Amino acid sequence: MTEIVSESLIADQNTKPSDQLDRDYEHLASQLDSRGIDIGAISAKAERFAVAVPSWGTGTGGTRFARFPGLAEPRNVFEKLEDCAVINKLVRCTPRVSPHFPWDKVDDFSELREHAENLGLAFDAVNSNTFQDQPGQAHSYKYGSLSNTSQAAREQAVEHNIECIEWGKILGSNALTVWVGDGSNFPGQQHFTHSLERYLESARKIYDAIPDDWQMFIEHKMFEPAFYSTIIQDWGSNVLCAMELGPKAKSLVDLGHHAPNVNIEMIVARLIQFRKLAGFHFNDSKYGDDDLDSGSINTYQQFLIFNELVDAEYRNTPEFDPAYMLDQSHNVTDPIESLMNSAAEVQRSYVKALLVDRETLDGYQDANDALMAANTLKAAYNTDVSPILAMARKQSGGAIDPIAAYRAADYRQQLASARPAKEGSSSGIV
Ligand code: RM4
Ligand code: MN
Ligand code: MN
Repeated sequence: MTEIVSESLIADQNTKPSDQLDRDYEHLASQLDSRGIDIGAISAKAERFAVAVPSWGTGTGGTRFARFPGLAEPRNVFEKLEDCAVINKLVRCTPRVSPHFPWDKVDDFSELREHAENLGLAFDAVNSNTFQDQPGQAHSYKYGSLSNTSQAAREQAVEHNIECIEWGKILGSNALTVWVGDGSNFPGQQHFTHSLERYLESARKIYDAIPDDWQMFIEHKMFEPAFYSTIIQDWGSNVLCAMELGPKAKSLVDLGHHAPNVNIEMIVARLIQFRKLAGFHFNDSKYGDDDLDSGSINTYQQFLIFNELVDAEYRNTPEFDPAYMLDQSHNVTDPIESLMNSAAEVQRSYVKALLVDRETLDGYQDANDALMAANTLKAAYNTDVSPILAMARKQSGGAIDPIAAYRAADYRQQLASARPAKEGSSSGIV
């Protein structure tokens, strides 16, 4: 299937824009040179940048009202991986896929790993799901999972997380992401302290099953599905639990999981300082956990987050190795196009953050020159780094213009008969 987007198609597509790209790149090189920046060093970092793709992002998403399926959607994890391989072939910065269980559960995980490897892919953090009931499940998660008042439900949720670790080991993963929907819809419904005690007791059992060379990523989210209170509602509860559990537990920041106007870049700085930053679920949002495409709305915020990350890299912060993943829901676009675009937008923020003149910024900060400090960040942000991104793709065998190349391949049409649409409509989170 991935042969629809072949090496020769990519090479063909690159022929026309290649000369213009060379000129644009040279022009940017001389601009950066006058600012004392070596474009070669920036390009080398851009080429090494990677962000994982969520397996669940390859299907058309939906809201609780409806889902409008697209053509030739992947019907199982094998087909999801094929789509991820197409994405990586074109953008070359998405070599890993984050699976979600039981959505991606298979009988033979070695076979799944082999399938991924044959497609040039590896597995990133594994995600557990105790926010939905599965057919035949003994105990319901209606009133929570790891913090449920029922011990049997809690044990079942712990068991599921442990099986995710086991599957992840076979897949070559090295992290488990735990996001739970546990919470309440009414004041008084839950005892805040007792429910968090139950959560911690369950989380400790999962933590104990985390191999020494793995990490446990705890993900917070302000609301939804619970609308009054959520057990791990913000980075405060998140990091407190991560500290309680131990060094293998860290806090994962999903950009859409905060109250409006929260200073996310500052949260990131705090987590870095205390060596508790697990990594990210990148997406964008306007009102809540919208799961919109990364960089589609708050591009400056995304840049400011990367400014903190690059600053930590620059200062050689110990134990600093955040995991980068996309976590988006694509309702009105082709998921492959959205994921390619978003990966490039995240990479763009990283590259722009590399351009920040940190010594100069330091000086302005010491001198309390607020305006010039802000302008120093803006100078980097306002630089169009598109030629660096395109050149990084081209140099690593990808497409100068991934969307154009993908459209030229007509991937969905080519697969239309091999991947017939499922009957009926559904709604839901993915
Ligand atoms: C949640 C959260 C989790 C993701 C699920 C599907 O809102 O972002 O990371 O696994 O959605
Ligand atoms: Mn997430
Ligand atoms: Mn989310």
